[in-house]
Amino acid sequence: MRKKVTVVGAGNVGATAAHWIASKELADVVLIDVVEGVPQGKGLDLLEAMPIAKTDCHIIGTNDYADTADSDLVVITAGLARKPGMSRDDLLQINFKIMSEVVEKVVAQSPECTLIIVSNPLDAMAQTAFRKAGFNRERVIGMAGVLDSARFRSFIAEELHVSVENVTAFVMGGHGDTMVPLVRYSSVAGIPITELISQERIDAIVQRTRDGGAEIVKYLKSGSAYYAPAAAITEMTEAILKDKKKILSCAAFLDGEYGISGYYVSVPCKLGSRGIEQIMEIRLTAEEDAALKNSAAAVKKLCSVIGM
Ligand code: TXD
Repeated sequence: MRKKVTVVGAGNVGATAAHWIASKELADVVLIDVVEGVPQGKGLDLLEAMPIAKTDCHIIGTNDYADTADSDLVVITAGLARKPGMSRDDLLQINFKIMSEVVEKVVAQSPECTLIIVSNPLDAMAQTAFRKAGFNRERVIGMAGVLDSARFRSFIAEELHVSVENVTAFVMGGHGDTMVPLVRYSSVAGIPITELISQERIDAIVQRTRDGGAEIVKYLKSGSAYYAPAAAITEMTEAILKDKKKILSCAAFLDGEYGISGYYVSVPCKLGSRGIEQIMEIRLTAEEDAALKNSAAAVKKLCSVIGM
């Protein structure tokens, strides 16, 4: 039987993720939103693309949570996106309310699902979903590290004019200004980037990675990035549905790992059919460790505002 994925929020990120999940034939897709007509229209449009894409996924759009019943995986993108001049944290109160409502409805229909949380501010929204769902931490995962790492990787590939496939790099920490791109563990065909790129250029690439979301918001003016975020959701979805045991940087609820307890931040995780099957604890320098803790402190501050 084909897998079933629900995407909550039929906006830019949700609809684009549905597009990629269906075109990779990963699952049947239910697109749900509060706005009447939009998920139905986008769902039908996508369904009509399937004969050309040569995939047999069934896609529907709906406003009714009954249609989401027994999903294997639910991606939550519902909420407001940033506009120029706004930080991710400015979305806290409104998206907290939306996330709380959505999680309750999702869990009532799909008590066995795995949740991928996408709405911002990401780490605080993942925490909200985790608390409200009552699932174990393996099944409530935040999408941030895969996106931030993809930005870092694409800038490294551009700098060296090499294939993106050669570039391994990852970003840890909260999905915000305090994120921690890990230069020491970044390489091109196994060669550390510190051997290939000057320190000055590495610093510039790290800063561009941190500002990656804002750079796109500034261009778009009316919303935030969605192609790369949707690609990141799709990679995580594929790793879980196909039980790939893939190591990806994901926002996970830490329970003592890295000396952090009770908060979500991105760390390298093994994703498989049980969700986060392992949190990889890598050794950090004192400086990296301090940056990660600083990032977790920023997440903790946001969570305390919403009582999570
Ligand atoms: O790295 C990451 N995690 C992110 C997060 C990368 C990109 C975008 N990120 C965040 O995802 C962004 O800051 C927003 O909080 C969400 C969704 O971004 P998107 O760009 O898709 O926003 P849109 O286009 O405004 O779509 C949001 C949709 C829109 O259709 C609303 O009608 C819907 O969410 N919405 C709801 N759906 C269901 N239920 C409720 N309650 C609801 N409220 C709004």
